[in-house]
Amino acid sequence: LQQEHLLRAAVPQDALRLHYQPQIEVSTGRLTGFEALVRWQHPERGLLGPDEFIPLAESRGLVTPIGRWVLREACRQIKAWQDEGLARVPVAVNVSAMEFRQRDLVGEIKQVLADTGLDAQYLEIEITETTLMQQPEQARTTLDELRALGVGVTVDDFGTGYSSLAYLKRYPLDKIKVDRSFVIDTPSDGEDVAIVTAIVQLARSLQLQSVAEGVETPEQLGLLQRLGCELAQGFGIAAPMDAGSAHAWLQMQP
Ligand code: G
Ligand code: G
Ligand code: MN
Ligand code: NA
Repeated sequence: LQQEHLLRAAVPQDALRLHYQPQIEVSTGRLTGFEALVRWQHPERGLLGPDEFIPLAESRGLVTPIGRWVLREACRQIKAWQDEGLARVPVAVNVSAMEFRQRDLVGEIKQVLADTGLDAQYLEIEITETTLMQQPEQARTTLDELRALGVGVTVDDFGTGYSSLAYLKRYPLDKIKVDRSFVIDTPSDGEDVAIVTAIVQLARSLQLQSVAEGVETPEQLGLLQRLGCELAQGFGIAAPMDAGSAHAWLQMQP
């Protein structure tokens, strides 16, 4: 109850933070975007990751205010960096299955883009395949509207949910994010190499971009380059960082 009370106060008391993890183009190392990752500056326990409070938020009806804050803050920040003349790259925002059900995502996005002045092409939404499968009709409508707006959609944690591959062609999607559990033991684990190879080929034949997450070593990056995986993210490239460090990272971009 105490935790719920504290979490309820987090948005009004400005206790949430966004960290940003760079995503790069594998072939050039060029920055292609940031993923926004929420944190909670807890009054006693320090900076908490989403796994430590999103479940509580979901059980207490707090996903909507938190999700709205994340969307608004991510758009505000990326626009502020653009206005400084820094490299223009998109920001990706995660939306859970429950948020996808409960929030009027398209209405909120239109409002936030209008309020912040951010162009829609600089916003991406990350949803899991489970979200798509649980809400097939809502997903179709929402994704069609996001496509019409010009907001990108990435399938997160690809390969880990219960799903049918049919949705990949039915829905307007832009990127597939290879789950880090498949990347972590490459290149030494031949079965994982086979899985990553298959996902990258599937993405390419459906004209979707592939993103590998959880890239920790140069050997993994080398493998991804050979496989033709366009984009990568992971501790071996850069860990999620606070806005100040992300700003410095942007300033180093040519
Ligand atoms: O940042 P970290 O690696 O601890 O994130 C753990 C999980 O939390 C990831 O699966 C990520 O998708 C999710 N996550 C991070 N930020 C957000 C957010 O703003 N909203 C939601 N719904 N999930 C998030
Ligand atoms: O899929 P999701 O949106 O949860 O992914 C974001 C999470 O992955 C964040 O919590 C981030 O800290 C974590 N992460 C990012 N890069 C790496 C990595 O290279 N290795 C591992 N183990 N986790 C990573
Ligand atoms: Mn994600
Ligand atoms: Na992921």
